[in-house]
Amino acid sequence: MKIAHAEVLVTSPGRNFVTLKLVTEDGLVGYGDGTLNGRELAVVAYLEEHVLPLLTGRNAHAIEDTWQYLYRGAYWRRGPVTMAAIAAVDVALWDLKAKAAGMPLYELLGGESRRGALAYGHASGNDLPQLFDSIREHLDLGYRAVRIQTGVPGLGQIYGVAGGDGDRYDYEPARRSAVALEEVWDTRAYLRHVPTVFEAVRHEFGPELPLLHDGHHRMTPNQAAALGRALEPYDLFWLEDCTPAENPEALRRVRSQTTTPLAVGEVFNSVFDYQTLITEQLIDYVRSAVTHTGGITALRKIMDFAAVYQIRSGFHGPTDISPVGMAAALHLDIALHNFGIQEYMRHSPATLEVFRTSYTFVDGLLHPGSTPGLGVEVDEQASRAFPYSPAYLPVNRLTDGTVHDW
Ligand code: CS2
Ligand code: MG
Repeated sequence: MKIAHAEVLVTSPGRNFVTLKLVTEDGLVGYGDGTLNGRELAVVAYLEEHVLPLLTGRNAHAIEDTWQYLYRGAYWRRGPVTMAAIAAVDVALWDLKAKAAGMPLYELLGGESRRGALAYGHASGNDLPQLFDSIREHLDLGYRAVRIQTGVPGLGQIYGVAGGDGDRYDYEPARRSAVALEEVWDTRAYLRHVPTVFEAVRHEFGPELPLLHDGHHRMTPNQAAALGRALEPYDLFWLEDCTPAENPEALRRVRSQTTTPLAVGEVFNSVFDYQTLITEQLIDYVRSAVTHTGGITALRKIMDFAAVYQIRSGFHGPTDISPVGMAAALHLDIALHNFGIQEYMRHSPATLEVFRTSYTFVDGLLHPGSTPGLGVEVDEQASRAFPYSPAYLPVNRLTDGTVHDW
């Protein structure tokens, strides 16, 4: 089964997406996601200039060899752009292999290990009444786990909080701009506020509902340790990205101070980013997306490595992972033994006009469906109605103007 044609589709139905399309000599079509929020065109250039010319004529069944060829053959290794490009090829090849086999992709990954993947959604609010409404909205949508993000008294718009009136905070449609918008942050104000929010949520919604929170890389290890300890009475499912994790030693400090479960890795792109965190059991959940970590081939290896240390999956599933990347995660979610939870922010109707999906969300559980392959097709006609336009993630500054992690 040889690759006869390869092209990159860039479309922006609600937000920018980069999709790789591979076509075999007998007309099978496979799709892969290479979306890197705010740096999409870097991945497009990497694919079009340095990868696509190498693919035509290759055996589409040789997934492992192609992965190694693109990883080792580039000489320059790792990094978000390279690994998103490799992921796009890898997922498209897995899509092709499963379509050729006439079975859903998870059947090639070991088959179903569960009837569905527990999902969590993004509840948020500028204040407690708005947050409670958002939690109720997500429970009504069928979610059985929710992430909690709120505004902080004294601060303006901050990460993860919708502006109210039902709008979505996922930035592209609401805050698209060719220059990154800036937000103001105050960690001490945040640290004073967050425990009061979880106290109120537990009082309103009870002790059972799995609650998650994203620190989004903003705390020092000591601040993260203090927050983890302050949140212990509220029994979180996880505290995510509690401190920048380029320095794994930071997680040693946090881990030694609190039993609140820790999730890290959405900005990681290689097993080597995780190596210390996994072997020293400094985290409980692997947060990567298939799209940012070199594809199914690579993320499955990371999860097998993590399983030795009783670490589970919590794959990244925001709207800046395309439905192709979302579906790839769901096939892994269903097959892996050490599954934990799946982020599911839900794409916009415009996005789902272009990406025709077959995954389902029923009774709080996601399932990739039984369509051969990934189960996602791209309506290229519809995609052409949504041209790319520059959109950057915000930049954070502290109250004195110092640039800070967003
Ligand atoms: C967030 C993401 O979903 C999450 O956990 O960290 O929304 C993140 O901000 C975006 O993916 C960045 O593009
Ligand atoms: Mg996150």
